[in-house]
Amino acid sequence: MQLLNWLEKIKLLYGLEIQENQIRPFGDGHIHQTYLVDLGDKKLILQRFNYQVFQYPERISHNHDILIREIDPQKLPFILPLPIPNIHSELFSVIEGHYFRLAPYVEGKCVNEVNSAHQAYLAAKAFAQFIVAGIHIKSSLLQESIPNFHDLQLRYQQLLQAVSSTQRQVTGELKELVDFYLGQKPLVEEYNFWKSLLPLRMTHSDTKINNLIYSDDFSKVNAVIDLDTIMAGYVYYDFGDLVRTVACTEGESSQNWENIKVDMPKYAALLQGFQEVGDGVFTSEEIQSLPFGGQMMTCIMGFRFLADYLNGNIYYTIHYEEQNLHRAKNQMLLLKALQDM
Ligand code: GN1
Ligand code: MG
Repeated sequence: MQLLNWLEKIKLLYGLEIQENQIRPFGDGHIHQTYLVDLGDKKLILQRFNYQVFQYPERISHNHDILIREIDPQKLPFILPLPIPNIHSELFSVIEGHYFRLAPYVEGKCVNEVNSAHQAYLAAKAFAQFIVAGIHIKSSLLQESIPNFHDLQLRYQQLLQAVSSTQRQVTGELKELVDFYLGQKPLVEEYNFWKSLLPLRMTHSDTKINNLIYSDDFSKVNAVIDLDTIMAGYVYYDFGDLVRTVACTEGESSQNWENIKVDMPKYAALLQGFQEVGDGVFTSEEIQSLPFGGQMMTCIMGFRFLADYLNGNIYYTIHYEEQNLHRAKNQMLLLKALQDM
């Protein structure tokens, strides 16, 4: 574990006694390197932060400071495990140019798929409650931790760029995918249409289902995690990423192509969760835009996975060469299913 090179400094910066055998790799995140530190009497999450992807860590800390000031943890029915300050009161520790941070570990179940419509409903309620808890925060105060993160038009341009500069041969299945995604211009136009109608809110902006922790018996949500992308966004982003990762019959990494469909009971449960929590708070346009969110977020991930494959897999963690291609194919099938609803 490369992390061990920095362990002595990490221990000093957090005033902790940590043995090597108390650390193990943890979770399924595609971006940071995440470890569980089990100290016996307490558990912590230690992350080596991906500075290539998040080039403005100070913006993340700025947004987290706003959350700490503006959101009363007592009023949220779940935990937001924000980073633990180091001995210098910093939310990040920089060691030899590498960024590390520590956060509380929350007990429970972190899953890539949910088993029931009720679990979908609980997830939707939690992410909607998060938006509602921050509804009073002026979105212009939040900083963009990744500029234009969910800008569909820009992601389309980046895909076009990747197609024109790729070293790969764009033929066969790859060409089919490229043609499909470049054919999604109407979705980009719809994105621009909603932009003129909707208010910006504080959104989580990465509400894939494994960014939430259920209680062990799945009767409630214990925590909403992965708080780096909290910034100004549209309500439908957070609904949409849930649709993408919950209301589908196969997960994002599945190659079970024939079985990638919309799970209608889960879809309806997500909608119910957002509508109930947003009732009287979200505008009617925000509620109307929710179904667009499912399509838009699936499409944007497809753009991004495919662009990454064309660029030589430089962004997402992969476990085999074609994984981003397969992720893009998976999202294409889901997007088609959502468009046929
Ligand atoms: C990344 O970090 P993780 O795995 O929760 C990505 C999201 C994508 C997701 C696709 C900062 O999320 O935007 O939805 O992978 N995060 C970043 O699975 O790019
Ligand atoms: Mg994550």
